[in-house]
Amino acid sequence: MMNPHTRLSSRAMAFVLAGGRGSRLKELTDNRAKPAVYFGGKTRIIDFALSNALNSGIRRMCVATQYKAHSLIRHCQRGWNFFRAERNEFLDILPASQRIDDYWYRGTADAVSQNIDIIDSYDVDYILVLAGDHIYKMDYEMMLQQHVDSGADVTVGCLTVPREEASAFGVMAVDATSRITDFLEKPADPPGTPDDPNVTLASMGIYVFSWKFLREILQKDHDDPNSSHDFGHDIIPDLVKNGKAVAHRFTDSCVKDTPEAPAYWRDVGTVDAFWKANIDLTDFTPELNLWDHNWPIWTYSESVPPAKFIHDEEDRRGMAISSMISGGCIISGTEVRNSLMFTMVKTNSYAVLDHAVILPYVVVNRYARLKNCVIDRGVVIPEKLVVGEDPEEDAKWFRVSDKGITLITQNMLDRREAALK
Ligand code: ADQ
Ligand code: ADP
Repeated sequence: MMNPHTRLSSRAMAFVLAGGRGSRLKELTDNRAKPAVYFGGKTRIIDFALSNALNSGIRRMCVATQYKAHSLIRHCQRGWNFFRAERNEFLDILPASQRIDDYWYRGTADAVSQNIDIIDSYDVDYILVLAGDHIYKMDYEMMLQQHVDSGADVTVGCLTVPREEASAFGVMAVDATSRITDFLEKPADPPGTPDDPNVTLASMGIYVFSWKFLREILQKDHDDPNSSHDFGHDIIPDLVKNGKAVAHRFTDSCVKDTPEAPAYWRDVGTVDAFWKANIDLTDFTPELNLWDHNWPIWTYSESVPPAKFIHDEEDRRGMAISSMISGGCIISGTEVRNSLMFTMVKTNSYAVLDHAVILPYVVVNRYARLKNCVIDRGVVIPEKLVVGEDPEEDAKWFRVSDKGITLITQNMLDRREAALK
């Protein structure tokens, strides 16, 4: 008999869905899937779900990849390779590879279905299905515990979101026991909650099942010609109608520094949201605490020297105010304000950066002025380029978002240079 005191996480695995594109991030996902997009100075988006699983005590994980997976696979191989197989710990990467039929993963549920035999070999009691594309800190053990206590077929992680944002989510109604009584995937006009008409209870796209139960459901779904083989469109709505689906409130298991701290969860799925969540980290007291030793966000970290700040020959001070500057950066005679700089960025004299998110290996040449922008990995910013001061000029060459944030990639700069020749 199972020891009742064993943590449920030790009998569970995490199945991370990381195959979607994230097309609202525009050119940031031209060459990499959304879960591989950089976030927070050192980490990538997927590190949050994986770290939550690890910190919750889960030691068996797999990551299903499909769209533009090279960068993601490389990251997982480099950064998540510390599991010990002899202790039955691992992280498996499961690229869509037409193992069962001659099609790729048709939807999120199909990504699990096509790997049933592999999951069987893991010998787990519970499966935690996670979206690999959100920024949050959560103790999944508590969600597993609620799942077992309630006797649900599926437990769905949920949180309240403003009603006007809810059409991007699966939304639900619940009864007094948290049982889900109604579920609509991405409705055009989402309903409010009984307590507050301005908010909606939304699915976080994370689910707990017993493996035996999910296995059966997926086998039926696999052969159903009317199914799109997706958790949000097919599996969850069906279990709400014909089974027992229970909602788990994120606020009950979110990891905070203090009880008063707000519950932090972000879908950084648009350029605006991505920019803002990164820049917010430079706040005096950021809502997302990355300094918490008790809930570290694990990642692949390059061996680089500390950030360096230098005066240039004409006494221009290289300095950063209210900013986060990663290892390997050289801030040479540049004024940096309220910005976030990833690994190995080099900036040169007389340049000014203000509310800029700069991905790794960018070079900013002299006299450039960059404001309210996101600069993609490896971009070389030419001398005297001015961004964020004249939206019409920016829009000629770069992608300017609804809220006036400019995204710059090397392709855009190359096109600009060719046109101006
Ligand atoms: P979406 O996020 O819109 O809605 P989806 O695009 O399916 O759903 O992405 C969910 C996760 O699955 C992402 O991490 C994505 O990378 C991955 N994914 C998508 N297609 C995949 C495939 N073919 N193979 C492998 N992985 C794939 C879902 C739910 C909603 C819920 C939101 C919360 O359907 O009900 O509200 O998540 O963000
Ligand atoms: P990362 O996403 O790890 O930061 P890169 O941005 O360098 O790494 O590359 C992401 C993926 O896109 C990799 O598979 C890389 O080979 C590919 N890639 C990068 N730049 C280009 C490009 N200009 N054209 C085509 N593929 C590219």
